[in-house]
Amino acid sequence: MSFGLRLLCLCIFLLKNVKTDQIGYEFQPFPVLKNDNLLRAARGEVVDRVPVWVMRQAGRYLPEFQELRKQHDFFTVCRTPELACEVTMQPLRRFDLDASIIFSDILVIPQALGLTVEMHAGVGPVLPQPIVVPEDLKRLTPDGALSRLSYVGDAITMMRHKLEGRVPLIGFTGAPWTLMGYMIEGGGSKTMSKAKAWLNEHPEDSKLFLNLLTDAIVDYLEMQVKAGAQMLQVFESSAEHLSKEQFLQWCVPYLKRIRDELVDRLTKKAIPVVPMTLFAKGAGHSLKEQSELGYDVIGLDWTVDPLEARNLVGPNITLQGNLDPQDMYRDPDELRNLTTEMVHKFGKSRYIANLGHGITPQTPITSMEVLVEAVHKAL
Ligand code: 1CP
Repeated sequence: MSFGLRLLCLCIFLLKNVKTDQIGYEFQPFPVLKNDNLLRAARGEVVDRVPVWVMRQAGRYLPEFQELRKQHDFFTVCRTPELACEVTMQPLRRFDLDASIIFSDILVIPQALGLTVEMHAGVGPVLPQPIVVPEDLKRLTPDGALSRLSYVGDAITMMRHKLEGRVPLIGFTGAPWTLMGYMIEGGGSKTMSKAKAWLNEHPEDSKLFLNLLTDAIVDYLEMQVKAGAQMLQVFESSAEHLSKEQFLQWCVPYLKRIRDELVDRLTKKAIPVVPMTLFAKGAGHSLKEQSELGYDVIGLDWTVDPLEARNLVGPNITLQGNLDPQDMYRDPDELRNLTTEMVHKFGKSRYIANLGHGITPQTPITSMEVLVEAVHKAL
């Protein structure tokens, strides 16, 4: 190859890489953030008021969400930035929340890896051709997965503009074990028994599977930050099916790798690192271990006592949670008292109020109003 041709190739290579590295982030001046209590709480800084948001705050308990879902299939909403932004905005129009979370689902990663995922009314996600045996891992298509998820980045960038700096925007992902569970079970499961059998029967292939998912997740989270996500949450919702020993073996190393590699990549590219939350449902047995993974915030489910959690994680971690979603069905006075009690236990410093899991579809709208107001008035 002549010198001139080599020089040309080098220029093309550099131009291509500079361009992809600068998607969104550097060329997107976003509106200035007005309410940054969420980010300050995550960083351990002083807050004006305890920030509050609710897992699944955009969803089926809102009539306007139900209405929009009558017109559009679930994944069409996820894949159409205008619709994803509309749904993300719905709870913010009604409630004085301190955060927004981009509307999507954890199962968009399995989709981008080549599996079909359908959303069946009244059932939830269904994967008609799950991963049954280790051979099936060959069906996964990690090459190009990130570009198949670009619609999430587009929705995030659009949402940052639509928010006009009102509150921060949270991006999210499912964690490796939780995604592996859905991909093997072919949907939700009360026991995750097929996925747990994999861990015992195919330990080496399980590691391969979890590492493949971890790689895809790091790419995906980096893309979300570049697109404008101001905080990230990693949902390890299926930790609840594992023993402590299994959690430490099959979740912790991958959760650590996600945090470490993301920080490393962002730092090398001089992109500010955003705060990260780990929500490992049912892993209250390992709070100390969770606090050592580098995440800024640890999400708690409602089985965990706030004071015990604080003792275990120490003073330098922010806690998020953890009202029982079922308490949203109590009468308003009871709900107000429980919420106030919870906020008093956690305190104003290093705390983000939330439920201990997603809000459920029949929750009365007034309960959200009571919850948000009670959090803000508690301290
Ligand atoms: O038809 C519908 O509208 C389906 C309801 C629905 C909604 C509103 C699903 C199906 N996903 C979502 C949105 C969603 N999912 C969000 C939106 C952002 C927000 O919080 O407002 C988020 C963060 C998720 C994350 C998610 N999806 C998790 C992790 C959190 C958790 O609840 O543990 C999990 C496990 C899923 C899978 C999933 N998607 C949908 C359902 C019903 C489920 C659970 C199925 C099951 O395991 O039984």
